[in-house]
Amino acid sequence: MRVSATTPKDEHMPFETILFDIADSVATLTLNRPDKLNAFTAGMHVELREAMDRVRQTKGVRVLLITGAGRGFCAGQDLSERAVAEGRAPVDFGSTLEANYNPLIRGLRELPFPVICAVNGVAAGAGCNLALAGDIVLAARSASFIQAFSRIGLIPDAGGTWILPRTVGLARAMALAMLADKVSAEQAQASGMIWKCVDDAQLATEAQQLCRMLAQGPTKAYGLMKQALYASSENGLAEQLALEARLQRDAGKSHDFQEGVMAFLEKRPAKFTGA
Ligand code: LHQ
Repeated sequence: MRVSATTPKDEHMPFETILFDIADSVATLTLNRPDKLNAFTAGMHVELREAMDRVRQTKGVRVLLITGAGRGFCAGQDLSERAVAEGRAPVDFGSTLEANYNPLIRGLRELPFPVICAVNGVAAGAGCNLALAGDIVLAARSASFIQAFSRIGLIPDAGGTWILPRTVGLARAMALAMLADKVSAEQAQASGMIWKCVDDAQLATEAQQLCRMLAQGPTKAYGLMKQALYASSENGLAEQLALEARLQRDAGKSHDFQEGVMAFLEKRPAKFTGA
């Protein structure tokens, strides 16, 4: 199945700031303003919302892959946009976050299947935290991660203050936020910020292989794993054990569980349908 990129207004009009494609149960969203390192604009946020709606609504999507076109992944908010550049005037960044970034990050978390980020180059500001919002994050060896916010007098947003202490610990999170140091892909892997870095030439292939593999996996269980793991930092052990029992009850009723056990007993590869 291949679904072409369209906007809601005109079924045949392609997106302008992103590329979007669904094939073989994998939705691929490519940020596509390479001249500006794929910095977010208001227009891009509109298109991202539409793409996310399509991801949620298209039956059969089992993985979302997010990457960037050109030499960058995403340089965060486009600082030359009028609404931002006029920051001297009372621009309400809180509203910008509530309208655009927060629903995007929450939306990725709430998708009941894996979100893979393939970080092809620099990821800065909100672009860094979009990258880190992936359930599994791969990066090209030449990619880098920068909590650039303090350089312009802002605090990490788009979930940065939530994800960083949980992945790299509070001491590193605080220093990364205050110092805005560039973190290489290798350092990001070593510190637990991302899953792994791979040679630049291998990134697209590895990401696609990973997505293909996950798209044939037990999707329902993946969705339940997301719920359990993301809840774990808020729960005590007793609550987490209760949550595991509740979610495992659901997993145990799935078709994929039956298939997994049958396949094991019959000594053959399982054919998961995601249900
Ligand atoms: C850009 C940008 C960019 C516009 C590169 N904007 N053009 C903020 C405000 C409001 C509400 C809510 O939340 C936020 C969240 C945020 O994301 S704040 C953080 C915003 N991002 C940054 O502060 C990062 C700014 N960019 C950089 O520091 C550098 O560009 C990095 C370190 C990412 C890459 O450096 P280089 O590899 O040396 O590339 P470059 O600086 O030469 O950039 C290439 C082009 O991209 C260049 O355009 P030009 O026309 O001169 O070739 C840049 O102006 C443009 N660009 N980031 N955020």
